Amino acid sequence: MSIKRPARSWVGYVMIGLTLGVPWAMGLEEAGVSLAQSEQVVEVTIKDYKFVTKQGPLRLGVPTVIKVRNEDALRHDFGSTMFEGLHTRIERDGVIVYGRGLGGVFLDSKRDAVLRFDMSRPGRHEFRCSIHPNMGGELLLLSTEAV
Ligand SMILES: [Cu+2]
Repeated sequence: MSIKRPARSWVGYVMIGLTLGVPWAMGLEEAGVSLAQSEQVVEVTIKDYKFVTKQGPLRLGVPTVIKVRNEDALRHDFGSTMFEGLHTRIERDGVIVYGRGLGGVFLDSKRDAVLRFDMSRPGRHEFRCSIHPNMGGELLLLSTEAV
């Protein structure tokens, strides 16, 4: 009978490990959610040769995520000088480009891209399509005190 005791205690140990593992995994997920909430997300749709966004002023010092989707039947460009000097991460078609001074992203028909950066300069930041020079828009970034 005494031989079975070590076996039982080993099973008990594994079960404790699993029980501890579940709340730990949930805690990580909650951390992920709160990280997502600390970003400000701008959704821009390109449609009928126009940049469409409902975005109000953005805040400086909060990571900014721009999600651009091209709904037109031809290629457009989301380009801007606002990324100059900033570490910018651009994700398109599963490929991530990361660098300083990226000029923007070209978008084929029905494609989207995600741009991430942390703006350090307040004011109006213009973006445009280099293929169609009459296409343009702007984002307004305000310092936190002004919001
Ligand atoms: Cu265009």
